[in-house]
Amino acid sequence: MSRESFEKTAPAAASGFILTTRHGVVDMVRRTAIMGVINVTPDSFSDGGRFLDADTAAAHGARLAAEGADILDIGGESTRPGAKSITAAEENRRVLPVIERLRANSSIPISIDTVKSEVARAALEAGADIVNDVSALRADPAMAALVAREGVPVVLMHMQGTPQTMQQNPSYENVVEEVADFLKQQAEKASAVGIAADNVVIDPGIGFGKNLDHNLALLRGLPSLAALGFPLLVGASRKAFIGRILDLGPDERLEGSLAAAVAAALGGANIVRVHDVKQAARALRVADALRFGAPERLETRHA
Ligand code: HH2
Repeated sequence: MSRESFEKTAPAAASGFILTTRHGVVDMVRRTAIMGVINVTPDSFSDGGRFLDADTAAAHGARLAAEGADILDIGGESTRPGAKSITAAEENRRVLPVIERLRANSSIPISIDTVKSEVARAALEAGADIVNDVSALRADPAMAALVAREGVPVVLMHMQGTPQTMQQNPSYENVVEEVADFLKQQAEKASAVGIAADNVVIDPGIGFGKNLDHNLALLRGLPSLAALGFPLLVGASRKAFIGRILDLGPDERLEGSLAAAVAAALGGANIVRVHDVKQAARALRVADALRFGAPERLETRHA
C-alpha cells in the first residue's frame, strides 16, 4: 500500500485527532497544534498586568493568531501557586470584552480558561468554543452539565490540591500512573454526564501540585498519557520547573520553554499551550517533521 493510501485509510487516532468547534476545526493530524495564552489578569506569573486592558489583550490575541496559534486561551483568573481567587463577576468583566473583540474580527477557536460554570457560560455566549477547566470539572458542580448541554470540547487537567495549596508538599507514589488514572476517571465521569468522547482533551497539568521531578517524570511519561486515546495538551511554557533548571526568571525562559514544547510534541502531545507562539511554531514545525515526516512541499528560500 502506498504511503498516501495508507494515510487515507488509517484511523485518525493513529496519526492525530481533529477537534470540532463552533468556529472550525483544530487539526492535529500529523501536526502539533498550538494554544496561545492570553492572561487578562493583574497577577499571572509571567505576564500579569500586561494585557488587562481589553483592546491590548485582543490585539495580542490577533498577533498570536497571525503567528500561528490554532487556539487562543483566554484566562481571567491566575492559577499560579498561592493566587487569590476572584468572583465570577470580576472574571467575566475581564474576559468577556476580550472574547467579544476577538470574535468580531476572527474565527479562530477560543478556549476559556476557567473553573467557574458562570464564566464558561458567558464566555461561550460571547463566542468562545472550548472550556479549559484546570479542575477537570471538580471545582464547580454545574460545569459538567454545562459542557454536556453546550456540546463543546473541554480540557480536563490534573491538579493535586488547589492553586492555594498545591505547591506546599506535592507527593505521589508514581506520578505518571496517578495522573493517568485520574484523567481516565475524569474522562469517564465526563462521558457519564453526556460529554462526547470526541470532545475530551486531557492534560497532565505541569506545575499544578508537582515538584521538579514530578514535572520531568510527566514529560518523560507522556506516551502513557497519549495511550489513553484522547488528544493530549501540555502546558509547560515559562513554568517554574524551567526556571529551577536554568536558574532564570519567567522573562528568560523562552529557550527552556521551546525545549519543553518540543519534548512534549515528541512524547505525543497533540496541543501545546504557549506564551511565545511565533517561536514555538518554528520549533514545532521541526519537531513535527521528526515526528511525522517532512512536509511534502517545502517552500524553501534558504538552503
Ligand atoms: N497552565 C496555566 C493556566 N492554565 N491550562 C491548561 N489546560 N494547562 C496548563 O498547563 C495551564 C492552564 C498556568 O499558566 P499561565 O496561564 O501562564 O499563568 P497563570 O495561571 O498565573 O495565569
